[in-house]
Amino acid sequence: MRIDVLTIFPEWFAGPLSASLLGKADDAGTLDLRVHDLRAFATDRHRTVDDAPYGGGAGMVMRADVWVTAAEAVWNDLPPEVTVGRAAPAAELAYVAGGARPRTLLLTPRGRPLTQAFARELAAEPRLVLCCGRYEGIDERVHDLVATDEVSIGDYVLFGGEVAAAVVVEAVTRLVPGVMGNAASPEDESFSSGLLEYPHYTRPADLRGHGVPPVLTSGDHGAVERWRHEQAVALTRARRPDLLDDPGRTTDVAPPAG
Ligand code: JCQ
Repeated sequence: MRIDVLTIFPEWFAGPLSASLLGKADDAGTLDLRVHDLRAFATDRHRTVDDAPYGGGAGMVMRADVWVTAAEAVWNDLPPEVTVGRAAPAAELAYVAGGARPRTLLLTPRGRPLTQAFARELAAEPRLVLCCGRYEGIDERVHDLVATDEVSIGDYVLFGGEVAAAVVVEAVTRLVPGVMGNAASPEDESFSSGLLEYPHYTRPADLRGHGVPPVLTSGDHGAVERWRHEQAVALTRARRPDLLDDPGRTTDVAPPAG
């Protein structure tokens, strides 16, 4: 999968993403992550990307012209000098030649909430473009002309979209075949079942007097499976009862057969 990120802080992405599993996915060639400096698409000597809001008020707004030329360049794999400064882009530059523009996500608190199901939908795309806003917001015409989707990672406000974009990259790429280092399918994990994950234990068997549930060392695999399912349901009922009502849940709340 190819992911392009547009941001005024391109250096920010080198740390968190290369330090984790994603670095390995990048090395293995399963993830092609390209981070672009939005300021490369500004037209003035100071590489300005924001301006005062029409209608007045506090704060600054990101300029639509900078975002439009940046998106056109990234969609079409062109360097900034081809799209910057065009009053009206050539028709062939408006979209990826011969196809639709890639899914272009604008990270914003007003967006569609990111869920495991949404991440799965995005993981099926060949390309994603992630747009990170800063300041008080982005000119509304960027929402209309550039973004195919507006995505929220939760009901809180960040300084900018960078952290939210990193969350999307991580949630999506771990679902792309070949990205995870081990053989285990991510479908076995929490939220794929629609339930919270059951408790895990490993050695030592005794930790300062705190033991391990005896069923896990009983050797009865059927009993282990039933116990884990009961634990997952009990945890979900106690902490996230809303998940039990989710029509998108992929497993039954009843224990596994056998
Ligand atoms: C994303 N949940 C919170 C903040 C304005 C595009 O306009 C804005 C973008 C941001 C950054 O994103 C978030 C966010 N999901 O704060 C303000």
